[in-house]
Amino acid sequence: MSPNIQEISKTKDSFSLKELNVMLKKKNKSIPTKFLYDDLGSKLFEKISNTKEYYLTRTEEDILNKYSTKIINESDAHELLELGSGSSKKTKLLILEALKVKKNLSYVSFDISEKALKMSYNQLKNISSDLNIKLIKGDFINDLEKLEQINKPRLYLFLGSTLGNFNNDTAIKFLSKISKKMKKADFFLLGIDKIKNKEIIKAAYNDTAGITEKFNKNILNVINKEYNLNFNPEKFDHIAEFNEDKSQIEMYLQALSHQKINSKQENIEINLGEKILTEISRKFSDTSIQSIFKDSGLEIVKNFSDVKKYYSLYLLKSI
Ligand code: SAH
Ligand code: AVI
Repeated sequence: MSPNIQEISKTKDSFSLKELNVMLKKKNKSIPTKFLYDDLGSKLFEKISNTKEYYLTRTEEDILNKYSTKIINESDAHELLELGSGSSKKTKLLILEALKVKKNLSYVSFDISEKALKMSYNQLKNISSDLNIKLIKGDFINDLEKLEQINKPRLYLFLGSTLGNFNNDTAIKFLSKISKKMKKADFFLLGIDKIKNKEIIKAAYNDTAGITEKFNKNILNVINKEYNLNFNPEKFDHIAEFNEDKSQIEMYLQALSHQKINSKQENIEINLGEKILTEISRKFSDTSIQSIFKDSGLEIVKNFSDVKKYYSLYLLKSI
């Protein structure tokens, strides 16, 4: 039986071809990161999570294995609400822990990708009859306001360091919205990738099996389908470089030739060697993330980390 998915926005449709054209005509070209996640993109992200180079997922999983009991005891939540949940594989650890102390636990999985929501459902559907699963398809940038309030304690989850995919303004706006939504009894668990040796970071986005390359190039198939364009992903190179000044990975598609892309509106021209930005992935220090929390009305209750201090799971409260 296919799961029931509530759609709270027209998601990708809410971004027009006109807006995309503007982004692709600028000197510094870019494509919105959310277009990385169609069915194939969601599957490829899961594969990336299992590569030897991509330390983020397994490190976060290690921290959750160690501290789930503490997190659940502290938050005492009746509902876990996860934004950009992906497959919910790591979240299962928290859910299993919460089920030990709560009857009638709710888990809300919120994602832009239907494939991710289905993976999440399949991950969790058989674990307990005490678990009520709700799947919501929406955009966490545009649709947060539409999430309904409940009168029992809720634990908000934003894992995988997806916050790193937002620039500073967007990160503060996003976190402020959550902070405003949070009631006194609510907690927020946020996964953050930390600054470390840059070779380790670069390798995570340049895996030798070439899965990140496929993930990056797939963004062109997604926008081709969505906006009836004719990008050829094979005419681009995958680039993921570390910008030390901004402490972020920048993922680009670099044109291997001069190209003309047909569109229902104006055609798009890309020069040989020109780069299209598809994603930033910021790496934070304790200080840089704390300053963002301060500007977003959040305070740290606990910082759970791994031995190497590669990654942090911050348990937060709204001030
Ligand atoms: N939290 C999971 C998945 C991280 S991948 C983990 O830690 O493994 C990022 C997830 O965010 C994907 O599932 C993707 O579909 C989702 N996503 C990306 N942009 C989104 C947006 N604008 N709104 C909602 N979900 C989004
Ligand atoms: C989801 N997000 C945090 C991932 C990241 O590391 O920025 C997406 C990703 N991009 C390339 N590999 C993984």
